[in-house]
Amino acid sequence: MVTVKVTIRPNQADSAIGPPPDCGETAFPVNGFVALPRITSAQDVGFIRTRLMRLFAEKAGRSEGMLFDFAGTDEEGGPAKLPQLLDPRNFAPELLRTEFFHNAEGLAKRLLGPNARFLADHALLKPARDGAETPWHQDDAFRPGDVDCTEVSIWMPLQPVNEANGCLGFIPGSHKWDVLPHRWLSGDGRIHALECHTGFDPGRVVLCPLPAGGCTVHTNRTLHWAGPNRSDAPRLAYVLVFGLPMQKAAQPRNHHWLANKDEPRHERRRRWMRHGGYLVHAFRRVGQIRQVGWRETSMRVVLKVTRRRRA
Ligand SMILES: O=C(O)CCC(=O)C(=O)O
Repeated sequence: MVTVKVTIRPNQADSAIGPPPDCGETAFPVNGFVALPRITSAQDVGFIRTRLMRLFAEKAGRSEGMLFDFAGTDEEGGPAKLPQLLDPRNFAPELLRTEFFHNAEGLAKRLLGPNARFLADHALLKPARDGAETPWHQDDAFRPGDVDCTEVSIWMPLQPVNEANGCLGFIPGSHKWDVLPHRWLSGDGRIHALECHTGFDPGRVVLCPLPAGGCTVHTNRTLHWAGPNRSDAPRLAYVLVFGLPMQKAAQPRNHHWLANKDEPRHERRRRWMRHGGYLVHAFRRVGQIRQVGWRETSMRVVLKVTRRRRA
């Protein structure tokens, strides 16, 4: 079998701030990803970087299960292999008033159409020197198999990224595939990360090095990966997810790898909810209705309740 390892170098000549005239509208539907040299200004990158580094340093969201070790067993006080913070906007709402957010929203609407809505944000801090590899996965594998999503993740590095510190790599065309078999990383259900272990040739990876403030865009089916961070500085990335209204799956899939997972963050979340967190959660839900609308919010709640009943 012939394997090709390609590296995309975004067009450095395009120095306009914000999405360039061609945001990959041609390449994106063919490959399932695109790399853009610039999505925001250096000043905005500095602002977002400072906010996120502070949230990680303060361990924001730890007690409510939103800050955890993506690639490790997430023991209290232990060195994390790959800290991930979900919904950082809840701890720093100004993240949604940035140039990055504005430009990313415009880009998502160009790629998915005018009904695309902001859905979620998260940040990943790959520690210096031994920051873990992000295993091959499709984002859909993390979701229950009873929904069909049409989403884009807009991934922005807050320092330059390359092969040495863990830039993203994609398998072109994989966005047209079904969800491939995934499994628990290292066979350990305490670890959040899932690993796609069959059905593709990792030698076909297309690596996407980028300057700070550039971005990659990938769909919820695009198979992707990032290498370990071997550099002397942490690798920080901020990700915004936009999508069309979620649909009930036409043909439900069996994501058996999600069953019986025992992540320590789930227990932290239950404890937080019991100690009044549910009020904060309800308050945030109201904000979510404003973002994604009644229809989408009630659809998510109904599906969650149905799943709980079935379990
Ligand atoms: O930043 C990384 O290493 C992985 C990011 C990722 O998998 C994603 O944003 O879907």
